[in-house]
Amino acid sequence: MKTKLIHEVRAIKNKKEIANIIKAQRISERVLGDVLKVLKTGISEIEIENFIKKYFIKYGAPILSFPPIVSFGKNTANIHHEPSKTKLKKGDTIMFDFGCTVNHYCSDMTRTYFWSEPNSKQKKVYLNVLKAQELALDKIQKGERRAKVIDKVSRDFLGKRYKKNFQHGLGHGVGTVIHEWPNFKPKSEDIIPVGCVMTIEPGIYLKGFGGVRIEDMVLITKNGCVNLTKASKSLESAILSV
Ligand SMILES: [Mn+2]
Repeated sequence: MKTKLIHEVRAIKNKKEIANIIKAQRISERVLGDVLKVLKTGISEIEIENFIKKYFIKYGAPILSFPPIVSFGKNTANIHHEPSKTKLKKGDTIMFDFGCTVNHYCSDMTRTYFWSEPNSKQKKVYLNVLKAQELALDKIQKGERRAKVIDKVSRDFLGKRYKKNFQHGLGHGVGTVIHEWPNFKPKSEDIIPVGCVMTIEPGIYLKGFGGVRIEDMVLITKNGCVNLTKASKSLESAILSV
């Protein structure tokens, strides 16, 4: 018999663990839907953050995976922005990154929106990030399990357009902690096991302009993967009417 390491064992989820993660994700999507309804010009990031917290409590999930990220306008260029008094204005890019826990199992999701019709640059960045995510999802779906190869397909696509702007890993394992083994990173030697839940979250961050990140959670299966995130992410769905 060969010894294993605890992070390798924890990465592989049983049915119950997967059900908890999915349940946490469904609650997050419900909260996201509610947030989109209360957005209005002049509302602040902190007000939205408080709304998110209130609604997670309302839906029976008061323990969050991490502090919610809410950013408007130029603040979306900051990967780990902390909600501030910044107010929403027409033309802004909007970014939400949040998740909750169910029986200690985390969910994680990022969505980017536009407050009224985006300009051509905003649209282009959005479509490129979405494409980068699709390329990685396709790679996994086709059976690729080497983390660095999956990371590379998104990174090369974005690198051709935005140089070295994609400055974080493509994704990470999700479980009882929000960032767990394995990791999609350029130098990762990780092989993604079947039964593991991973995020796929490419992003582009242009200082003084804004950013786009789109993050889904997927379950790695024997032949491909199952996307656990149901929230829409088409460009059309990302354009909000003021
Ligand atoms: Mn994440």
